[in-house]
Amino acid sequence: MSSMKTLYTLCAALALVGAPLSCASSRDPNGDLDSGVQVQRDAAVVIDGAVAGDSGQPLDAAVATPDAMADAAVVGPCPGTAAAVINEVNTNIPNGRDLVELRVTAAGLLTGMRLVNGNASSTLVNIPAICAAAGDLVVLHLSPIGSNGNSIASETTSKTQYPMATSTANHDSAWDVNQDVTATGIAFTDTVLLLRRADTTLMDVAILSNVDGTSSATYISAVESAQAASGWLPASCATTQCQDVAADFSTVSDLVTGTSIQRTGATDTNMKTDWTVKAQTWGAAN
Ligand SMILES: [Ca+2]
Ligand SMILES: [Ca+2]
Ligand SMILES: [Ca+2]
Ligand SMILES: [Ca+2]
Repeated sequence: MSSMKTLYTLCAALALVGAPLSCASSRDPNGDLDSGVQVQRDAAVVIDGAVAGDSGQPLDAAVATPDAMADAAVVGPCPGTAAAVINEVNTNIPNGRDLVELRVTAAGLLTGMRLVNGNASSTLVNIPAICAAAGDLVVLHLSPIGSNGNSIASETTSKTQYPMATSTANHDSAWDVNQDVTATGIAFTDTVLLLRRADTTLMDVAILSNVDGTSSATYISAVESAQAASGWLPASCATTQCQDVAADFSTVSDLVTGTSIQRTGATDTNMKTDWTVKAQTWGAAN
């Protein structure tokens, strides 16, 4: 291929993918591709290897690349592999409007993380595409409705995307995420909460009990599964009801503004001693 033909092919390909056209000689005074290039434009279904550097590469593939780059430019980079822990819980709020706060322990994109009800192995909330920094808090709102002050959607662009001024259930100091599956709260009883990564591997566990002397078979099974997965200690229960290994949250309030069960510090030892019931700190450090 002659160098001029190569230039025409390059210019035609650039025009087709919408790239800024610096090939002044390829346009006539009206700004249209001249006939010489038009032939190449029609013929160049496959970009010439000398131009594309990938002999035989379909033009569609070349078109897709700038689109993907444009999308990446809009979203922006979000480096790191995110990690988080369950940080605060209240499953005693009426009408299933329970709250769970996550604390991000490693920065990155939270997409695909999910809160799971271990008793039922059911997903409660899928975390959306939040680019989080280490230390960020994410408040998960179960059974969200507008009349309760919930925002119309989850926050993904900033912690104040749906500010408290207009969405009174939200927190301007945290990412507010609405339950995205069928609205359902978490029964205020013995509960195993799991935080899973996008690939479903286990990231964190909270084992909570009302310590009323009895536990369901599904709860005991969920506790034992978490222990077997090295998510909780001790690694086995000393009593048949598994109350002995659980954090006691029997006294939490039934008010959003009341008490909740919270981690006491930054260190995660996977034990009930990480947790205590105290005045709520939704969207704020415990
Ligand atoms: Ca917020
Ligand atoms: Ca843990
Ligand atoms: Ca119980
Ligand atoms: Ca908190």
